Amino acid sequence: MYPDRAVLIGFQEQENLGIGYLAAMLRDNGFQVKVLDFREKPERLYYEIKSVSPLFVGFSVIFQYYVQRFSSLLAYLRERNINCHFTAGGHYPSLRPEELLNIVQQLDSVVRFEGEYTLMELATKLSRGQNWKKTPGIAYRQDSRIVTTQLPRLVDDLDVLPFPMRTTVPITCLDKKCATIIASRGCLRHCSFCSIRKFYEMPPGKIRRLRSPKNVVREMKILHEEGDFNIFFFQDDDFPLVGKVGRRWIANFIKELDNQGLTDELLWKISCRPDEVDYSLFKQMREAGLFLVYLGIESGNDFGLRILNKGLTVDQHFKAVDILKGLSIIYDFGFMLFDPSSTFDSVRENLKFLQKLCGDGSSPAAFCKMIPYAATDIEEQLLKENRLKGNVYSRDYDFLDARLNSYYSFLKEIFGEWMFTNTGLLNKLKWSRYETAIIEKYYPGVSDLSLHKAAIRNLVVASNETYFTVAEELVNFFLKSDVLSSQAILTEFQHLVLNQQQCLTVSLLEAIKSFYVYNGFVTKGTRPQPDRCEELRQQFAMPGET
Ligand code: B12
Ligand code: SF4
Repeated sequence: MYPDRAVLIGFQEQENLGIGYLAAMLRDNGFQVKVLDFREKPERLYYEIKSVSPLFVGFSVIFQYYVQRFSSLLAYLRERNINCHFTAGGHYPSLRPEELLNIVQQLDSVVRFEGEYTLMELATKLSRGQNWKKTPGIAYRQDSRIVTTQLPRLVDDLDVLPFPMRTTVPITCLDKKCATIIASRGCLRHCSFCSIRKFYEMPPGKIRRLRSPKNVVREMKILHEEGDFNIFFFQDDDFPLVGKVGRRWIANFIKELDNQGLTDELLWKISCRPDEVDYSLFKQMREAGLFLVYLGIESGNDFGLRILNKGLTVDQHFKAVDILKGLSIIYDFGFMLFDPSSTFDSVRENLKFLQKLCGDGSSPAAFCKMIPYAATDIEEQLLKENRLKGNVYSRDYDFLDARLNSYYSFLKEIFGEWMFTNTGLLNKLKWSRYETAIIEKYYPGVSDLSLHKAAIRNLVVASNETYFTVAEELVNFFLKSDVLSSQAILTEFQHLVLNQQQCLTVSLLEAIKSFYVYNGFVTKGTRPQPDRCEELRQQFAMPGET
């Protein structure tokens, strides 16, 4: 008997831990699993699936706005006679299985919420030719109806899960391999724009669960010793830090890193809320390898924070950032600038806030518009107000001031490449900062690091300043002018941003190049971060690199 084969397809940028967990579970239960990247061409995916001839294909639909693209892929595969069972999982499929099954007619089932045990049971039933429709935790089409089965409990003890299977080529930062990892699942907060709470509160069981520090450190140790990974990006919704339980967890985690001799070996990043940043705690964490913190800031005015139901104040944002600056821990942050309550005044207020927060170049600022994801309070609110627009994969709303719609669209257009692409200036600035932390830790004694840091910081200042100034000037412009008849001025803004983006990018690459060459990194064949690597290579031969 040959083992059953399964294919899992998902968005694999920075790995996909959900798929990693599912693949490990299937593997440990005797399945042969192939993991494919959703970003591959459909022809390639078809070819790979065909060559495996699997029992089923599982699609990880973790981003709601990818539903249409998944739908086209499934139609493409079915047209080419891939006839095995198609299932899907992730936030949107779990929360809105009826909608998804109606949109994607090629799907046979949806696995809802945490997928490890449900998928295993579904797979086993498929393999044995049993009635898979009896599997708890799924949804499927029955004639024109959608049937959902009883939801099983969330995984009580995360330590019993196998470590995620790693299938993608790791991201590297300089010559250090990076891995993503998760120490907890679920979040107890109720932010109005976020689907996390809904995802974990619907099934029975405890919403928030922590892996034991020992279990987490064991995974890190294996990845470090067997896979040569040094940098860990914790993807937890809310890293365990709060209350007695959180404090105990982090203390034990730090102790365990030390016991395993990893403190001097590793760097790690976490995401948390600003009200969780505490000086003495973060000092200890920094000593244990914490180098980067992603803060969920989201709004720079107290009214906006109330709309988002963040349970935070602007003062808490400043306090958190001051602590991180004081400890020289790099920080990035999520910021929306636009939400359904936005006005030109709130945009101005947010820009002022950003100027105060990071006008010093401590972090590259960006903006985005809150998207009303399925099952969030914001979605419900907009529905009530009759403001919900678009379809499930392009949910949207108009601002109450129509001029703000044009303002937002224009800002998004001119800063599109700068802020929203992996090769854009913002991403380059971010990774250049991470590289300095790596140099500091792993290459002590490199000369002029502080000068290099200052050069990058100045470029972040310039990037932020351009964004704030242009955004502010455009506020005045969109408030006062008949925009459509002022196309020439808008084109000027567009050119200005484009020019500035090019200038800053060139300056950044120059700064990096001269610093690396001066310090002999290039001649040692050490790699800069991949998405910058290509450009650097084109400009400059890197001896020793393959
Ligand atoms: C890491 C992460 C990323 C990474 C990459 C993710 C990846 N490749 O996996 C990066 C940084 C690239 C990213 C980017 C974005 N992200 Co993100 N991200 C996350 C985060 C924090 C963790 C994902 C994770 O590892 N979870 C842990 C695993 C174990 O859980 P899981 O993925 O849910 O998988 C389980 C189940 O869902 C289920 N399951 C999942 N897939 C499948 C498939 C099958 C077949 C089955 C049976 C089951 C199943 O079983 C899994 C195991 O139990 C989540 C929040 C979260 N907690 O999930 C947001 C999240 C997924 N991101 C989100 C968003 C909005 C974005 C961005 C749009 C943000 C932005 N404004 O730019 C971008 C979009 C990227 C793009 N280019 O299109 C939203 C999605 C909301 C939605 N409903 O669509 C989330 C939920 C955050 C939130 N608070 O709302 N993200
Ligand atoms: S935004 Fe962060 S803190 Fe708020 S509910 Fe979502 S995961 Fe929790």
